[in-house]
Amino acid sequence: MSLSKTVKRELYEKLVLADRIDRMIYGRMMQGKLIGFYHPGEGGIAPGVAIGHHLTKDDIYTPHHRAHGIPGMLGKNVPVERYLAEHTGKETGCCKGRSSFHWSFPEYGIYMASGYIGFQFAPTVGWGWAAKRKGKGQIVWCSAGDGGYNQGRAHEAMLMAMNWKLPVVFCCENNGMAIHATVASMHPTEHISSLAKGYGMPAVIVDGQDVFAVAEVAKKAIRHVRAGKGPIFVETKTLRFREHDIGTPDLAGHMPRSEEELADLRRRDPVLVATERVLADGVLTQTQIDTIGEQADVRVAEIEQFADESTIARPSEQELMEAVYAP
Ligand SMILES: Cc1ncc(C[n+]2csc(CCOP(=O)(O)OP(=O)(O)O)c2C)c(N)n1
Ligand SMILES: [Mg+2]
Repeated sequence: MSLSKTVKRELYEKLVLADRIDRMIYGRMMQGKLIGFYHPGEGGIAPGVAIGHHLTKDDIYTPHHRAHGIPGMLGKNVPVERYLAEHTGKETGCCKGRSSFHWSFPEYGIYMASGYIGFQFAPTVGWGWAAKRKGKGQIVWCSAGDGGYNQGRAHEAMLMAMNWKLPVVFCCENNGMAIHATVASMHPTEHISSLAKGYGMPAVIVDGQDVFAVAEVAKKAIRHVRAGKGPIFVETKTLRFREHDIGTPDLAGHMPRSEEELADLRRRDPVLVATERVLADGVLTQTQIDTIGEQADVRVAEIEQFADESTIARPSEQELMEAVYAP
């Protein structure tokens, strides 16, 4: 089941755009134009693009928090200018500028970060149960990092979802570290996906630097759960080139790897990997690649303009209370 030329081209366009948006947000954060903090995506943006691309608008998706879910949103064709407006504290943001990065896009089936790593596992069981009851083919894609899968609730969710054969893909975007701790120092086995075996869940490992490889695996995984065969686990082996986050004073400038190590890893940059592939496979010419880059820059400028020109959110006390859930 290989991808068509059209799909490869779309994936490439989204990957380039995700990369440029990530760099733009990094720059705006450093200029003090954004609220809170940012978890840079550089090096690890391919899985989200590939996964989001194969989900329907109705499918529930918790993108991984790195790059604040933007690769996954682009994959799912979500208007990301409303994300930037949100992070800039503007009324046009997806949560009316109230959330900084704890935001969601319910109308697109996207539920993003809570400050709590591993928040997504418990709701995933509920969403999966509801989807199964509705019986209309909706699925849930639950992405989390290697650190997230250290949470006890990940195991409860996998157990319950497997027992009830819920339509859930459990995905680990394994970038080898959680803040400063390496996976090797936290985990007794090499692959996080080996956890799935304990629940009798099938598991696949894929090169997360290769957007096309992840897209093929994602397509098959989604087909598996949509067909009612129960959960499947997908582990994408990916990378993180930058610091854990920017905006948290304690972590300022902390780079857990040396420049030499990083230079080596950067040879596996997902955009480089994809560019080599599309040229080698005759999917795109160098001229087309240059045009895609220029179009991405135009789109980035539009996204920034939308955020800059929107009105600052100044909710009244009553409006703030409307967003609070009190049982
Ligand atoms: C329950 C909880 N514990 C700890 C933290 C602090 N924390 C924020 S991000 C993070 C690491 C997450 O690592 P991973 O899931 O691998 O994602 P990555 O940042 O590597 O992309 C931690 C420990 C938190 N936010 N919530
Ligand atoms: Mg990690």
